[in-house]
Amino acid sequence: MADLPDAATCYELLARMALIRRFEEEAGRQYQRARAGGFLHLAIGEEATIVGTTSVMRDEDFLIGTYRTHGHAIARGTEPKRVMAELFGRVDGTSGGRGGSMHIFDAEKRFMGGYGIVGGNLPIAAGISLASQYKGEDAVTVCMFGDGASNTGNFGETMNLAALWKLPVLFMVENNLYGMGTSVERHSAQTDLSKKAEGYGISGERIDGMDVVEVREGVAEGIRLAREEQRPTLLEAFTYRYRGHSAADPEVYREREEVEEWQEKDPIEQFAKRCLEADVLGEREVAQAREAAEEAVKAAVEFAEASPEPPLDTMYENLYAQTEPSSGWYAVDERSPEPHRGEDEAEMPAAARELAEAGAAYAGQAEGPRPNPATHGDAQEGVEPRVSAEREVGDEPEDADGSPAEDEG
Ligand SMILES: Cc1ncc(C[n+]2csc(CCOP(=O)(O)OP(=O)(O)O)c2C)c(N)n1
Ligand SMILES: [Mg+2]
Repeated sequence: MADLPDAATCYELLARMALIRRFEEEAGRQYQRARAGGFLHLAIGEEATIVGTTSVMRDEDFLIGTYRTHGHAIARGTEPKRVMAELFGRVDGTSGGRGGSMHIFDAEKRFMGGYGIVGGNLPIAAGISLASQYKGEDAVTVCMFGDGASNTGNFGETMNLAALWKLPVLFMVENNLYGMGTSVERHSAQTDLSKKAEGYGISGERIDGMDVVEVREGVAEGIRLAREEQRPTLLEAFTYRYRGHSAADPEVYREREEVEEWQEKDPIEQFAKRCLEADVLGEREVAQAREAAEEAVKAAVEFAEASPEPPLDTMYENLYAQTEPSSGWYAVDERSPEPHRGEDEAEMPAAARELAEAGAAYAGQAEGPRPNPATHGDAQEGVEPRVSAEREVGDEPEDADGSPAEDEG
């Protein structure tokens, strides 16, 4: 077992893990109250993997994650109140309230998101580390992704280029044993994920993702190899999410007992116990870490509640808008290729309000059947258009087999 670091570091690790645990519990509660919108993926149980990783990164290093990254951003130093405001869709959120849970982003802290496309962050990580290398900077990019993402084409393509170009990047698979409702044994032919990049010239290692100290050591070495020897590596951290894949998951694919077994190895409880037994931290400090988390999360909710929603006439800000005619299907209106009302920057604020109030894309048009790009665009003949339904809390769209609908992150 890896040695405990000094007392101040232990306190910091414990406090960070406690903070993101409390934050996510509260995010789940606020989602049930319909204060947080969109989808919500919680990483409760995975705190040691997250905090162990960020704790050995330098300020100039980059981190990129998935759609399960509230904790990653907070561990990187983004203020919890700004993450909560993002979940609430408010202007003081990390993405101005436009992204929500899956799109936390903080360029200042070099937290590069927040991606809903499984495996989509891998090539971006290669690009970020290529930029650092090209500019002669010392920064390392850490790319965190799920076990399911290791099956994507992006995985192989990224490993190849990272090895070929000797990029300063560390890949970390957060193996929580499932990709949505599918276990690793059912989704990956090679179940030792640390070996999955060997054929590309990237060696790997398995670590206990429930042990914050072991994660720290593994990641510190991976970062050293990336920074000093331009050698990318692949770490596989075993971890577990206590909650469902998303807030809509009925969890028919696992037994209660399995969850409870993992909860016995809880990363925060285990670490607190170890620090107490080794006399590195006292009861008072452990309690203090928990109280500080409680306070910060309470303040985050208050801040998010007080932050205004983005004004309606800013709806088109930060969006790509068509000003010249061009062929193809795009944003606001999918009826025909020429620009439509609301797509011209000059008329945008007023038109945006009008369109939104009247029901967006088809505002002002005669009633009747609407063309759908799934059947009338360049998609295949005979493809049924997807039906989108408004989310009702606790009543998310599900696939026929009871698993959550797959259009989430
Ligand atoms: C390219 C792509 N395919 C499918 C999905 C639907 N989807 C969302 S999450 C997920 C499972 C991913 O599992 P894993 O990589 O293990 O990450 P975890 O959710 O366990 O953190 C899938 C298939 C998606 N968002 N993107
Ligand atoms: Mg997974």
